[in-house]
Amino acid sequence: MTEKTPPATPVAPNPAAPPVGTQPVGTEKTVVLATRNTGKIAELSALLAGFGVAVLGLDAFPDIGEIEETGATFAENAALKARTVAQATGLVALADDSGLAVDELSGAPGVYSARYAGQGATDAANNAKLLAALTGVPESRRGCRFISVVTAHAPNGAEITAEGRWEGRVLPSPRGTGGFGYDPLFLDPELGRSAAELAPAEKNARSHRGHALRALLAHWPAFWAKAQT
Ligand code: ITT
Repeated sequence: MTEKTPPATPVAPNPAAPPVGTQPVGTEKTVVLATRNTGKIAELSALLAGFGVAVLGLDAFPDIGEIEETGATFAENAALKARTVAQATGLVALADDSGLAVDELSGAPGVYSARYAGQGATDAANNAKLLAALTGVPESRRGCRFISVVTAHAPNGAEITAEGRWEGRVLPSPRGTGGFGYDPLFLDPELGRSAAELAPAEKNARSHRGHALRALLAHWPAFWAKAQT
């Protein structure tokens, strides 16, 4: 991602951009999702549905450019994205930094999951590189996990964060058409199905992102109260 200095004063949302959630957008209970990944937006919006917050996407703030992920950990990058967007918009921002850690590859691609096959790489290119890296590696050594760190940051500095994990195995070839990213290569061994073979609600019930966001939401009322002070 390329670097962009956030604007000094909060930018107003573009009124033409519809909220990605189902609830009306007010000023008090609005949360901006600090991500441009459409797969994440769909999953986070579904997980937040019914939680009493209106959700805006970054498309409502065209002046916010790409945010360079300079952190060495998921936690550092999630905080970086949430803080940048909260400061730029004047609204509570929610960021996810996530990736796939493969045992045989010493935890790679990890924080580099989105750019494993190079800056701006497609999901297909990343998946092809992962399969190539694991050529000839037997099933018993293909253990992996998805990791997600979610961070909510308020313009006044209030912040909460939580992590979720999903244990699995890298398949020898893609299976399924749902989800995004490495989902077709990620086997949930308990279900015997890939993440791309799960319905969206099923994936959210088991996924790293679902676990992380549910853990975060347990602290939401106290965070929200602090965010208003
Ligand atoms: P934002 O920074 O705008 O949120 P991004 O895609 O660049 O979007 P990350 O830096 O967190 O986000 O990279 C996450 C990558 O990890 C993502 O692009 C996928 O390749 C992979 N990933 C994370 N969660 C996943 C999931 O639920 N299913 C499949 N792949 C996933």
